[in-house]
Amino acid sequence: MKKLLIANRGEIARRIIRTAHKMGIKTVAVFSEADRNALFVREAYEAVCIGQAPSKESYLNIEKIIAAAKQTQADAVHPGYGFLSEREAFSQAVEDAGLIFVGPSPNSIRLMGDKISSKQCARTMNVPLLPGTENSVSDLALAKTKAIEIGLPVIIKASAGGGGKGMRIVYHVDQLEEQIGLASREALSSFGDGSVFIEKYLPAPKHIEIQIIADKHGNTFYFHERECSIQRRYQKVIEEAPSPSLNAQLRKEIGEAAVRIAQSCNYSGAGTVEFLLDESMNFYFMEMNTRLQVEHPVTEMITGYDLVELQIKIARNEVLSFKQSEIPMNGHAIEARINAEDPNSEFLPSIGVLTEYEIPQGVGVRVDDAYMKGQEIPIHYDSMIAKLIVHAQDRRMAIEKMKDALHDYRIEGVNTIIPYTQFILNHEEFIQGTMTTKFVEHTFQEFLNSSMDLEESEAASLVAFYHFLREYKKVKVPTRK
Ligand code: MV4
Repeated sequence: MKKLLIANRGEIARRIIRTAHKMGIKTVAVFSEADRNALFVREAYEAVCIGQAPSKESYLNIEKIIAAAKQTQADAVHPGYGFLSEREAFSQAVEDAGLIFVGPSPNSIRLMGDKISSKQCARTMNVPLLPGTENSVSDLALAKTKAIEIGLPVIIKASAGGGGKGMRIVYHVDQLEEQIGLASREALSSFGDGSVFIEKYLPAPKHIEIQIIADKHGNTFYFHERECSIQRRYQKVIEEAPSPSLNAQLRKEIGEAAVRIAQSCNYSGAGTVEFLLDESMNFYFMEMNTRLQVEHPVTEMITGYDLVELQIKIARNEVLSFKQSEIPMNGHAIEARINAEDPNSEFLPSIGVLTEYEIPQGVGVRVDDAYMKGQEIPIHYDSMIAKLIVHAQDRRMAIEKMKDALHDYRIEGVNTIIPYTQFILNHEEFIQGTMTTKFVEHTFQEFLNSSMDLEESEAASLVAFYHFLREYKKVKVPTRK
């Protein structure tokens, strides 16, 4: 591999460029008109404009990306996350163009991209699954019988789904029919596939995901877990590694289950197997993400491995001669996503120019970011402007380091979710490590109240200062002669 094209933008494009250059591989950035002045464009060895700002005309346009690779004589393509990263057609198009795809085969993406087929893979590998339908539900009478057999509440999920689309929770059988219809129609319009299935609904699970690293010679490893229970509308807010809920025994069991899932689809590259963990510490396979994840840095911090470097080595057909028992797990890492959204206004994206921007520094502090002071955040893409990652000896120290780092982060011109992240870090449930996927829903009002209190006292002090400026001359301060 001599020259790698990065089919992505923002912080992850910069992240991939950094490792490629470290390995002596040249890079090609592809960019939209909105990203002409972006840092990743400047940092790449070469850059090609592939179209207008809307993703469909640029970062989602397979032909333009392949053409840019040909034009620059790149020999490999890294898809990053989001955009085309989990499209079977993209992996295939890259392969068909005679280029190396830094990611799994089209077949692995297809098998894991569909939840019904990925659950079928799990079943054949004896990986625990929640009770549910093995196939898509079409016969409503049968669905009803099944739901009663599973026990309510049940959850309806779209097989092609993602991001909570086509998902419905059903508490009463008499709602089942209507909800299946709604979920299926939503899935059809969002994904072009209306297949839905039913499984038992866990009211407050933890979300645990296992990092998988597999070479093309049958060696598959787990690089431990990340806990990502704190999510808002299926967007993660804080991720950490290791999970405060797993012991060595359970870690091994889940890790080995994740390896079996990867083997079931002949997986190669970096991937993530997601599980739900119930209050009795039972784990259930949920889905597999066939890409590098946003939160991969917490795994890098505790294992000491550069996951992008491993992806590139795997793509070059190298053999990974690790021993599972020798994959390190040191200390504790936490990542906070820095999104340009206003937590006090329903997380509305906050656009504008970064009039002030200074990142925190220190031992065990890492910032993967996309913009610098004076730059404008484009409206066309997601609102994540940076990731702040900290690493310390233990969880308690990592939380303190994260608090300090957030305090030191200077961002002006746009609102960010930092105040909300700070609220989480000070919340007893987070500190105890007992938080579940219900955390945000359960505590959000608490946050709004606390930020209201803060705003109220700020307003009160401003009023006091206003009166001081108006009146202070009237105050006769006795002076001594
Ligand atoms: C579930 C669940 C409870 N029980 N499935 C949310 C997104 C999609 N990937 C799957 N999701 C869930 N599936 C069963 N059977 C709860 C969720 C869920 C969730 C999962 C992970 C992290 C955050 C979440 C927030 C709400 C619901």
